[in-house]
Amino acid sequence: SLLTKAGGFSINQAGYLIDAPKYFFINEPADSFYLHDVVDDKLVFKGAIELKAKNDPATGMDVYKGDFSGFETPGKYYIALANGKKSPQFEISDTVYNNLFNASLKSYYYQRCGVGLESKYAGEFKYGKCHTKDARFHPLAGEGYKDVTGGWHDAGDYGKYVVNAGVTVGTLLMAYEFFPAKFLSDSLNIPESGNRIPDILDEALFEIDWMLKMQREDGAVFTKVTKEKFEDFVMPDKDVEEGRLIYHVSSTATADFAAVLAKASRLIKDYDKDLAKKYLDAATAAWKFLSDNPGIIPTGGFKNPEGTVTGEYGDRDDSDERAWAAAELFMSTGDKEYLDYFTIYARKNNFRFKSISWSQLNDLAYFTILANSSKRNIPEDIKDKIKAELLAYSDYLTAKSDRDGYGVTILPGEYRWGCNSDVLNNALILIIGYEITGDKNFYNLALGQLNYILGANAHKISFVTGIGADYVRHPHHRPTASDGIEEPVPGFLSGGPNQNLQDPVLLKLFDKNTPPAMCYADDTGSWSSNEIAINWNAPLVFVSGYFK
Ligand code: 9MR
Ligand code: ZN
Repeated sequence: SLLTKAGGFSINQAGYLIDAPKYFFINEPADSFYLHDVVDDKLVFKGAIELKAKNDPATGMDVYKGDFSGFETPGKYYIALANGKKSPQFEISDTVYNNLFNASLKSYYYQRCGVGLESKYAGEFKYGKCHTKDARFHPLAGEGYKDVTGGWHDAGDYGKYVVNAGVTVGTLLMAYEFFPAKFLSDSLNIPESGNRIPDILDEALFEIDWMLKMQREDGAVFTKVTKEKFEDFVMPDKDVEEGRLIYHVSSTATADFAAVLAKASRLIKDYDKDLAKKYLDAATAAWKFLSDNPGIIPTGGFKNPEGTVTGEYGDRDDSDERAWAAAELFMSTGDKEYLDYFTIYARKNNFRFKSISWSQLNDLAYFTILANSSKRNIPEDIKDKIKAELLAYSDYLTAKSDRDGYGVTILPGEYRWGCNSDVLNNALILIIGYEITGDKNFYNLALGQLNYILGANAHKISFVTGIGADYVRHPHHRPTASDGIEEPVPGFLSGGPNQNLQDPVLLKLFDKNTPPAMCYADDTGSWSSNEIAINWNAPLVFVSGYFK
């Protein structure tokens, strides 16, 4: 059966905040549930089980819900049913998401390329220096070699892609920009910890230093560094370096670069003025290239050349990337030229919010305006429009979750490659929706998305390695699969169900009649449902950091 995990209980295995909604799901009818204190096994709360959904569209299951939101005593608990079934143990406290936050941010350290991981930071997950010779130009990009060492491995593979770095670093920086007090931690045990710069910035700077090396003299930015084919399943330092290539420039990579460098320049200014200037100069040069070259580059969007089968991150529409860059450059410089560019884009698109992904960045532009709305002179009607559309989008997410048995904000048709990150990006939007409107329903719904990721889902597993009683164990992640250690490298979000069945493991297990949310396998070979990726972890850092 697909439903053997966690004793049949869909519950947030990391635990619940004291004054937040608390609930779980089961797939069988029952009258009541019983909450027990682990320490003395005492019954502390009894509640009714209610039918939530008959034949839930996403999972094909009957979903029953037990709610114990009213119970607000910190401690360690489990839930029991009259038939003797017990849930995994979980905690109620104000610190249930601290480990999750630390682990999800630390995951970026485990992806570092070129520098090796030392045991004092990485413990048993250490490895030697990798990819120290990156890389040679692909014939379409130029001739000879260029130093593009550093940065993070993208995902389960060892490629490095500027487009995906864009949304990732952008999201991490946005967390710090919106909620600086929540992201000040400087004790994550990474090499920069204790340097008085928050670790979330240090980690972002590590990637940015690599991004800088990807910039061409004329300001344009190369799209990626990968081999022609994905690497074997070996440790990073055992991967044969020969054959790593730098691919041609694209306007999406260049605009993402401009946005990230402009944003970082603003946020690092108080810590390092020279670095701030260097970043802003790089962002401005990228923008100059973009304005000299309107329209998508290369024509039709980036495509893998013949013979290359690594990640493409191909996107035929660079207007959102350009608008995001303009918004960031405006906030960092105050130059009206940038605000005008952003405004034309925003009006054309009716300020509409969309889900956030590596290819869809317009929300990041709107959020940048909101986060800085008091620092720059922005016309009132623009701020009002963004707030109104954010409210409309938060309402739309609420309506979607009402149609789902597990209260998740994606519906059948949207269980696509990496959809767990879509769920968390929705939580991110709802958090800002709550901050802007004060509507507690948005706050609760954001938490509900985290509940789903951490076990309140049909698979009854936590989708984050190392978090909870029963978590993803076999992510498609080369170090995890080849380090000889039983535990997966911790802190990584699995991509999640993929109803498009884009790998041999899913194709063997499921077919088009499988309910969309069930198309998931905790199997190393299922790259389309169980890979990890830097962009997917970013909203996890944002959301867990906010709620911790
Ligand atoms: O996250 C990407 C997803 O949206 C695409 O559908 C998929 C196929 O093109 O690629 C995903 O990104 C992968 C990238 O191409 C290569 N590194 C691993 C990424 C995560 O699977
Ligand atoms: Zn490497």
